[in-house]
Amino acid sequence: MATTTIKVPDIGDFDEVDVIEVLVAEGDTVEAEQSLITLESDKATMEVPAESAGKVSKVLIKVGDKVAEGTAILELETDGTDASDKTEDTPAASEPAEEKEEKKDPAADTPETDTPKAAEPAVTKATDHQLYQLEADAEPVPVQSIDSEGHRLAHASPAVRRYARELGIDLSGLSGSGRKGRIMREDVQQFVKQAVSQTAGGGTTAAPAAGGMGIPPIPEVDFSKFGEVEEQPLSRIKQKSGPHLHRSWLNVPHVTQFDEADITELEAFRKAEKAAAEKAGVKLTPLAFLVKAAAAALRAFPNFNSSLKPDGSALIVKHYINVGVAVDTPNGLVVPVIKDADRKGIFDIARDLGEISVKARDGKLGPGDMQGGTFSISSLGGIGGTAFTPIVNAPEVAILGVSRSDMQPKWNGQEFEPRLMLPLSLSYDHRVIDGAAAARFTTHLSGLLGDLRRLVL
Ligand code: CAO
Repeated sequence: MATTTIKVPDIGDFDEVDVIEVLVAEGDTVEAEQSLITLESDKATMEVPAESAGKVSKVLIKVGDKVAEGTAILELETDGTDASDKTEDTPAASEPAEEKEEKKDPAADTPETDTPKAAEPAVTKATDHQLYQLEADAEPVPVQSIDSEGHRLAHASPAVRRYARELGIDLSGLSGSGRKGRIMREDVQQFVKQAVSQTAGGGTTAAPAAGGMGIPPIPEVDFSKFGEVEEQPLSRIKQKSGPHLHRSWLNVPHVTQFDEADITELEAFRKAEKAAAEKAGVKLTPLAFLVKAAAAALRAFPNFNSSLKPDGSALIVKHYINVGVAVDTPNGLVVPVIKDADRKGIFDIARDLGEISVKARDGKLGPGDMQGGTFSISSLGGIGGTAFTPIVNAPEVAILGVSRSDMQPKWNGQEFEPRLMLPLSLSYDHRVIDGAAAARFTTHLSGLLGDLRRLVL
């Protein structure tokens, strides 16, 4: 027989934590991996397991004590075989010994036919910012490793953590109904029920924006550890447009079709008309032609001017064409809408463009200026770039990205001639638009921009 002192292992970033449960008493016989005590910080609970089987000869702490790494917890009489050399090398505080925790949890006593138990895990200590990895024995039930700091720090018992991992749920997205906000098994079940009912209802919120099912949040990093930093609050526009872009990006299966249009003639025409436009009080940029040509293409391809019904059963095809134009403002991106773009002349569109750009940059757009769009254009041509992949402005189903036009040598069958080429990047919702349709759309659009006479056909 040998006496082993069990000590508090590496507890990560915490200096001191509370002892909230002492799970054994003097004289108890314990199995290897059995939980001995539960520790709680203000963010998480963790259990300290026995390294090997033995008999508790002395308990050195009590509930309410504060302990730190290395604090002696209890003395264990072992047969002296496997624990001896591990005495100094204290095991990692982690999420093991969950079988016992599950027995203590009354809710866990109910048979869980749909949540089979994993084989007894072995514990491997990882570094500070990593999760403790559980390696199951033979034929393990697949248990997801939720790779998030938020999950690791969530206030929940090991049994609840294990339950959440089995279901692939990141606990950082849940609020707890237990004491001090502790996340209970029922909270996890409630969360699952809610997620399932949203999916069954065809809602588009099956995946929460951050955390929760399937989308692990990005762990928070203390950047000041590495150098000087400053915190700059996001503008109101950015705070609103961010979640919208995120939603669109997550819900819409995006594909981007790249193409180019020969705008040599268009540009010559634009330059020729520039003076007349100025007299009429408008600035004639390539964008006015793009809005007009896109509107004509949308007439020819009505599915690009539609929205998918939320339950995915039908398309709502709109018989009006309102083109949203992304405008870059000092406070962020806004998308005012040019109403009935198909029925307006180029000068009218140019005038609208001028007005909404000024209003956008002065922060004077009203909600009415930004509603009712059926398709969007994001033009970065005035700035530069060769191509990009715009995010569909859901519930619209397509967006046209425009980059800077460039003079290029093009083979006309006999010789190379300089042609002004405009790069087009059409992102679309692949649930609604097939790749072939997208290629036909950009080919058609390119044809319209290449020969403006086609706009009147
Ligand atoms: N290729 C080459 N030059 C172009 C061009 C193109 N595709 N598009 C515009 N230009 C030129 C214009 O002709 C103009 O030159 P001149 O003054 O010599 O005529 C110059 O670039 C600047 O144009 P502009 O920006 O004033 O006007 P616009 O109609 O092209 O664009 C607007 C208006 C409001 C769309 C634009 O100012 C803007 O905000 N663009 C950014 C949109 C954006 O941020 N999109 C990203 C969304 S995703 O994050």
